[in-house]
Amino acid sequence: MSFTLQGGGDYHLTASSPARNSGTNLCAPNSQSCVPTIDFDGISRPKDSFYDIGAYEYTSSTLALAATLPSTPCDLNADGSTDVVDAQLLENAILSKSDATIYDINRDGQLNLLDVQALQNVILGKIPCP
Ligand SMILES: [Ca+2]
Ligand SMILES: [Ca+2]
Repeated sequence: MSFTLQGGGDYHLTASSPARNSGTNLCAPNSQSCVPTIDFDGISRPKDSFYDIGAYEYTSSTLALAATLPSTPCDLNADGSTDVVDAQLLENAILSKSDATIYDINRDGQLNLLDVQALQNVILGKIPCP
């Protein structure tokens, strides 16, 4: 594989990496979400027609710059702030009975109003993102 920092712990793909667009969306055994729609940086995936192999989708430098904004697991749309937009995304996920684990704000394995409450407390600054 061709990583940004070979051997340095940075597993972002380079433009020429053979892992680009080589992934599939097959389900792993016992996985809760067969098709991860965001990568480890919160970048939506796939970027092209196919998934990239690994934790990160390859992005151009412009997109990679956006990914460097500070974000937490509570920043659901990865825009750098945890706010009412993220709360709306969470509520939509609950209403659509999403099984994406990113919406499990309180990390209890269930997606329900307790996650909304937890996210509201994060937004209000009462608790750090769990
Ligand atoms: Ca956000
Ligand atoms: Ca939960």
